[in-house]
Amino acid sequence: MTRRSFVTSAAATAAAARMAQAAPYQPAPANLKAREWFQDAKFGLFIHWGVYSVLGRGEWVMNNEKIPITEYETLPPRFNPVKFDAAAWVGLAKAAGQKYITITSKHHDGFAMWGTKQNKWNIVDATPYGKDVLKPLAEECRRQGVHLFFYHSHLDWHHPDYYPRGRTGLYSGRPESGDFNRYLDFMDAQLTELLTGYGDVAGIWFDGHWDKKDANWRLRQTYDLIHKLQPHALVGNNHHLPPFEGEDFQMFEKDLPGQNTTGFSDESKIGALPLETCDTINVAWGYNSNDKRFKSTRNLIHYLAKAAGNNANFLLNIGPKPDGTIQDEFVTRLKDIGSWLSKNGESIYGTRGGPITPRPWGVTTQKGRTVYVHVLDWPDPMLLIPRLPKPAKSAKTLDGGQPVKTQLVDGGMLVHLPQRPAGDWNTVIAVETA
Ligand code: FHN
Repeated sequence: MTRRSFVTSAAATAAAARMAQAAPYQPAPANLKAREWFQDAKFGLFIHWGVYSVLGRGEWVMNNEKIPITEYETLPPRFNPVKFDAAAWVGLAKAAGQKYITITSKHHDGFAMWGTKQNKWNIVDATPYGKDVLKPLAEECRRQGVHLFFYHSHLDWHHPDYYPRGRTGLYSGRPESGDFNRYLDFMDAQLTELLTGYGDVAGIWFDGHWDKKDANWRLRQTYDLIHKLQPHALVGNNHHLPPFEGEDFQMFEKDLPGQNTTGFSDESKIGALPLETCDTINVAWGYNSNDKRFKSTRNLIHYLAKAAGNNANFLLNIGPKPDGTIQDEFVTRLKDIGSWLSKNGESIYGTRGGPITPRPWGVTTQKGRTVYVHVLDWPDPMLLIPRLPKPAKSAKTLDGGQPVKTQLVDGGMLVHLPQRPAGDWNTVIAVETA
């Protein structure tokens, strides 16, 4: 066992032991209903936005460029997103076919994107813009029927009581002292503001536990606070460990559930909770003007289908600019995905992972007696798939309703694929079963 994984396992064991001491978590009926909604929703918009966007070098710039707090504090006076348009942002998510938005209320730099009363390190007190952006976004989400989650960083590179330090934020220039429980009280107070002042909150997306795996984060106390204030709110924590007691969904980062191409998931195992995978359109989460490594729309539609085929949601990220606008490369891809979903959404929304596990050629999803075969990468006119658990009565292309011939043969079911037009990023065959 490598040193790192040993530490992780010890941390996971210690955290799990702490959580187990508390009474077992009983999700409220509203929470169980919210989990069903979440699994049906399938596709969300992740938004990483903060004062770091002024520099245009991503959300880790403070840590990566060893910027001390005294210098980093020169950024908010330059942050004035006068072109921020909550209605347009929510409208873009809807145009993409996204049913929820997860926006950073506070990222690792500790900067609050709402008018927190807990300190002055926030968009209302520290920027010329002087206004809360989460409030209008929450109002627009309510108006347009989009659910709103807050991404909230445990990790804080600015707060003096985030002490002892973890693996990051070591160049901030803070004193080598602090009271971690006082920091956790501060964090719970900020979460209380978000859960009492912004209407229905669909959930809290935690991140940063990995910075101090061995610390006592009082997670269960915080989770219980969230569930007391809004019982339906779904708690998820991007700790890259198996789910802890009190969590309501499990996320994977830049990997489909069960994969570990990033190396984040050495210790993670797929739990029994609703699943979500998240990724970026380019590579950066926060605005990075130099990051031109954009995934194609084809790749992103495949990602959405593969997530659904793995019984998971897809949370696709944008990093808005410091003026509040969203770069064209993101807008065009989101709208193209929305266009595909307008014809094929039946094979994604409200489905669960299909009876055939993911294959090199594609994935399956299912809803009722319909199995959707997503043919993603298969150039040939015939496709042999395993026999479905129930006999196929008929099959057709989902987009266009063209009948598709299927034959039971030794070893499976032969699907006679239709001629696929150029640019057909995902041929979905809807198979009605007995
Ligand atoms: O450090 C963060 C990163 O900035 C970003 O927020 C991603 C999103 O999942 N999570 C952490 C990296 O694992």
